[in-house]
Amino acid sequence: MPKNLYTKNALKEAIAGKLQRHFACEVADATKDQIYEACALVVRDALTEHMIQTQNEVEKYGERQVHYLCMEFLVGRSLRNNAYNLGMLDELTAALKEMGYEMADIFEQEADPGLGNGGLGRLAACYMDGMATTGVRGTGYSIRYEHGIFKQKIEDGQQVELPDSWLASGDVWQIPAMDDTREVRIGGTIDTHFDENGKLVVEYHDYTPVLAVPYDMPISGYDTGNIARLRLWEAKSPIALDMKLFSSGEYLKALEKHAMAETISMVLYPEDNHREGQSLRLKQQYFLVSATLQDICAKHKAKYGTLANFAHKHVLHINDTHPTLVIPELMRILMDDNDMSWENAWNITSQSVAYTNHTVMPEALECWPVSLVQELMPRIMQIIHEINERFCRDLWNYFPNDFQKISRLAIVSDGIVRMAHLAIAGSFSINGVSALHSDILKERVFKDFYTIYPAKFRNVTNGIAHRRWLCEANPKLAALIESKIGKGYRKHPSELQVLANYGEDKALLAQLGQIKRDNKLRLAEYIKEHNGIEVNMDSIFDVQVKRLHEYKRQMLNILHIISLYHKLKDNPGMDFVPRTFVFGSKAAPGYAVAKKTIQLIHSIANMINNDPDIGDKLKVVFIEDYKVSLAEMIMPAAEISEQISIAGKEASGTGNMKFMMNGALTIGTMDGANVEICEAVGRENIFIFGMETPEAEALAASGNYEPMLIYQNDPVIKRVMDHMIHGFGDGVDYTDLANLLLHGGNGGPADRYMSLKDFSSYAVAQERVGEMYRRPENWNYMSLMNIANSGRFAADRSVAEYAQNIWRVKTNFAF
Ligand code: 26W
Repeated sequence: MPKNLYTKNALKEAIAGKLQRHFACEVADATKDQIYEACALVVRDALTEHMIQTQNEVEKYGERQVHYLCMEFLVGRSLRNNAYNLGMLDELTAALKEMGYEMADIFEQEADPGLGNGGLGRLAACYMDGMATTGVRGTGYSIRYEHGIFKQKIEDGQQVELPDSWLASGDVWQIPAMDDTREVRIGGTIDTHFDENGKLVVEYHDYTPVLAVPYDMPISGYDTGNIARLRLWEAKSPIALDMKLFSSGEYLKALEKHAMAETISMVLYPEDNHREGQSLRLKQQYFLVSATLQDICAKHKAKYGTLANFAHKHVLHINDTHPTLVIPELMRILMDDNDMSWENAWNITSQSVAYTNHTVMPEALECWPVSLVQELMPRIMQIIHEINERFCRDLWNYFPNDFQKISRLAIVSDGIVRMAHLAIAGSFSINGVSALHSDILKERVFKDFYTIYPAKFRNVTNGIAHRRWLCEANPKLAALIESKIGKGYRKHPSELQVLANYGEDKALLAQLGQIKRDNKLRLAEYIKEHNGIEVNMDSIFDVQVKRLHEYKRQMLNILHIISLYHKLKDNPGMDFVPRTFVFGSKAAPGYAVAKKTIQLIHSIANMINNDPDIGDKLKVVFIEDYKVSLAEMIMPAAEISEQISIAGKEASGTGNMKFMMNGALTIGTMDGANVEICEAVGRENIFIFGMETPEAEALAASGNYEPMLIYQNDPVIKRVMDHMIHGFGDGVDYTDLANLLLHGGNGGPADRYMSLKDFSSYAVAQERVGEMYRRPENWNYMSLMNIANSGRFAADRSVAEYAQNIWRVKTNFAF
């Protein structure tokens, strides 16, 4: 533990000093924004000091380093997190108080950097925290997108996308490292030949040079001096806009190249679990990979004079296939720039790379046209062809004469490059992100690869940064926990288990209920302010927040809400446990069904929220622009966590873990990590419903699923669907969505994700939820059991498993 030199008074002085030097103002005249920035600068000083120490130790001991490559890092705000981890949050809060400010107000000044879409990016951020805390020497690498995920506005019930500019106030945490600028080459042609000594020479012509300028974000660990570094590359053009070139026609060309280069880090692609295949995206991937590898290799060579020992000193972890080009790029650097033979280069490369798969959705598995890879990175395509040829020869040994299978498993076939196949062939480890998902990879998605390389396949169940999501987001709950079991769980999350001993402690259960209510109130106030809706504090806060995707089945939730509405309309005086259904979700801008589903939520919300027969028994709320900072308010306030994807499709889910840790009860299918949550809490403390994976997969494969029959035979569903067909009184036509469910469309079968099939068991589970809520003590007991059993879903545990089983580096984590 680093010594905490920051007492309240020292902090006040430091903040005043920063205000003076950076803004030439005194505390009394400072704006909130300036106060925020001054605080951030003070905290940053402590971090950079640790960062230098950490770097020095890495240099000194030369331990194996982990390089975590990901196109997305959804880090969230940094000030509170860093202050907490450095042990100075209380002093800082007190210092600000004396200066006349509420800490929470100051935190709100910070932009919430949206450098990710959802699960993948948030997981990467949680793992940075886990690496820093457990003592892994880790660096994350990504792109410094000028515009992160779009800002969502709702206009007339419809999503409108606005650009998000996060850099202005996010700048404080990023330290430019200009000396490490690298050049990445895009496009052009190559000429390969052997010189008189038989040495391979690769000449590049007409390419566009792009400078990769790194910005480093120090990521603090809890109660440790170890810092993980997040290196974000910004694309800059080295081509000067030289007017002299104009006359020769070169000026416009120079301008074009300049613009192309700088576009690379302009914007994050907003597709999640869906590939779009634009060439800019491929350029982004290569830009990230090439800059990162050049950086690592240059430093390695400076230290050891050779890359021969590269695999001993580095692990290149690729988070999904998006950075798979590390494989051919490392081959290129080893062979072309370091005269290594193919065999040596391949041994080093395939011993250095580890790959995590995050999705089984076929439309998310990346493929790139050979022609595009050829055009944008000709040398890389050459190397991929060679990898493919050798790989196919290997395949021939496993499956002699089975041409079909070999072509199915090939890396390059039918003019496309299959990134997952390249990632599996060129890595020493592939893992899924929950037990169920890892099994599905072995048994179905990558079955033949598993036959060939059984030892490469592993599972590491996802985990979340429990200090951010519990201790910081829900300080009252953390204080209650700590009053019973102490602070040890902050570093040893499995100690949360001790809470299970307090199941009979009536006072504790009541306090738990009170804290939930306080957190609900905060959310209710937010809803009142932003949505103008008054929600019932005695209603169940039932929350589904996540990206909008058909497989996640927001539709199932909606259908059920409509059915509850019918029930209440028929019998307004019925004994009904009130509900507030909360949604938060962004839809990919090009995903029409998802966008229409957002509109549907608004239409039913309008109908229900304004119906005097319904009153405060039922409310539907859509929270605009769902993001990390909002999640930090929503999770602590939730009572029901909706995790209702069709079984077999959600790789893990991580929101499910955040809710559980904050005492919400899960209503969910046996999908992703829900399976392990169920195992951890026991069937009696979770609401499980619906088909399990084998049944869902068999039914889909049989082609015999006919939702129309369900519609005809189930009067509840019939009424809900008919209502959707007739509309909800606001003139918006939803026959398109109804048709998708009943008849299919967009090239897919009717109700592809089988919401109608699972509807009745979902409705039954929801009824059990209502019954259970009538007995607060039982409810709070279940809530406590969820918290007590959530320790295994901490990122520290996941990171320690990666370290032990895949990266082979030491940690200080005790399992
Ligand atoms: C190429 C477009 C694209 C973009 C992002 C394809 C796929 C992705 C991500 C891999 C999708 C994603 O975020 N997957 C989620 O990963 C989480 C972390 O492991 C899991 O918890 C979620 O279940 C999974 O959907």
